[in-house]
Amino acid sequence: MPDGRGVTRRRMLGIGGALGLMAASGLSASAALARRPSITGAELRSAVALPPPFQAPLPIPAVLKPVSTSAEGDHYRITQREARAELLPGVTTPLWTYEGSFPGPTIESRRGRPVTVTHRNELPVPTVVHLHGGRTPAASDGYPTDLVLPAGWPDAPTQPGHGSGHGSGHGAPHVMHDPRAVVTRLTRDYTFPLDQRATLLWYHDHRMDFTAPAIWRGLAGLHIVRDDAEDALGLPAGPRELPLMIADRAFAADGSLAYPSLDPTLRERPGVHEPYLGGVLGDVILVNGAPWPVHEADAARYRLRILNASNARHYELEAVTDDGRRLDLVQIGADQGLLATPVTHRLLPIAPAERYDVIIDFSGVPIGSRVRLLNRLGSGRTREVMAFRVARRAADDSTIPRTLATDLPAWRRTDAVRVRDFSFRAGRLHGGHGWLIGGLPFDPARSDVTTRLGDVEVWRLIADVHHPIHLHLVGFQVLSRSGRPPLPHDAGLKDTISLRPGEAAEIITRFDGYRGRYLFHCHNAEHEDMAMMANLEII
Ligand SMILES: [Cu+2]
Repeated sequence: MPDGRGVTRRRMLGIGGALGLMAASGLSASAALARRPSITGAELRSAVALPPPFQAPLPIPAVLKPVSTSAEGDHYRITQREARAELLPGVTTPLWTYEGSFPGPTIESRRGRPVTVTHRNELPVPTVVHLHGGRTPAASDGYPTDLVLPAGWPDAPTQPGHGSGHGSGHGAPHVMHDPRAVVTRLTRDYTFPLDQRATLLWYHDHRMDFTAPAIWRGLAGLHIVRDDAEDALGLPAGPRELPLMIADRAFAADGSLAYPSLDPTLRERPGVHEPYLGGVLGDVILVNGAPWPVHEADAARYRLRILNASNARHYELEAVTDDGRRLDLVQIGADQGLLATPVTHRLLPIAPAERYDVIIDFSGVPIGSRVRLLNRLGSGRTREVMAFRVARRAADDSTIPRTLATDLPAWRRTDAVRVRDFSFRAGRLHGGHGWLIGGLPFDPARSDVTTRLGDVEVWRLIADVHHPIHLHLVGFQVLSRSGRPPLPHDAGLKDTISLRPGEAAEIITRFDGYRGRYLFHCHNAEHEDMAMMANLEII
């Protein structure tokens, strides 16, 4: 429940116009919004000339080498540092990076084999690393106040914005003290047991109040978990397995990434300027850091491991040949690993932080022609994502088994020991507006959900605008959307569900793995930074 402090100390910026009205009039306005094909957020326009599409080769992020391996697992080191890169041809862009690249290096791991990553923070601000989709002990899960301070940063939390809580915005300084925060200086070891299903995870910054601009500047990388069962399936592999990290960005005239921060140093004052309170969209679509890239492909099956790493942009992907044919996107996996059986899509919606594991077959495509991956929710340049140029005939012994996995949980409603309801809405706070869960802004000190290890619960989620809702630690299954069966792309085990405007959904999960303090939150990164998070305590 709201305590007075929890509300007043959160100084939110005004969310003008439609959102404010919607918050005031509640669901009826949400229902009106739901009738529109909508984008949640506002688009920044780049101030540099944008390159033509399908010229840049698709980069594949380098796989990081461990600094040591032993019977206990693999040890990696990542330095978080500033770097410059040529994302657009002829344009130099300063970035915040993991190991000097965007995306950061990919970590390849095996199920059940622990990985420790020593992160060293050489950036000018505190950071926090979260492995999205990881089944991770709380101490390594990257709680937003578990900061890694850079050298020379004052000890937390003695100064506004340096500490463990929402910054004070533009009001009087207020520090929300989080007595449970574990703050380190310069380095931190994050340990990931990876006792979980094989899948594509991603690591990114998760610092209190400043996650969105930090990811935007480049703090994101892939982490793949593999296992023997998946290896035995005969899926496309090697050069025919492609990770695709899709992220929109905008570029300022000086080549830097444009972002509407109130405080461009990301030190003191969180938040974005008013038109962007719903989310920041860019006008350039990057895949693995390249603008609208092209990949030379064999006329064969490919496994595309797609991540939407955008802050706020949703996509509806389709694969279209030069002669206008739509190719099937055969989904074999969701956020948390393989489906029981493949699901064929022509259009695949993907919200921020979601992953889809998809097979596409180029064998029927004329040699020398293209298949473009398009975004039906985009307009102008954001309608295009990337292309494949089918360059040559090739043998293909890959298969798509009818049975992909037999280890998916079989939770039933009757297993649930409790049902919880959460609304995800814009809301009025004293003196401003925010993005709230159950009417409340995030407070590290408040218990929102306390559950017992092993309990099965059903959660009913309802949204005003688009909110991709992410639970840390656990995967879940979608039970319903607005009283109807789940959609085809809801299949399998997920860790992020895309709530559409005005939509209610039910999910079911079992809280197992580890005890401790975790989070659930909206993965529209701007919403997340504007308080749309809540605590999930497993006892
Ligand atoms: Cu949201």
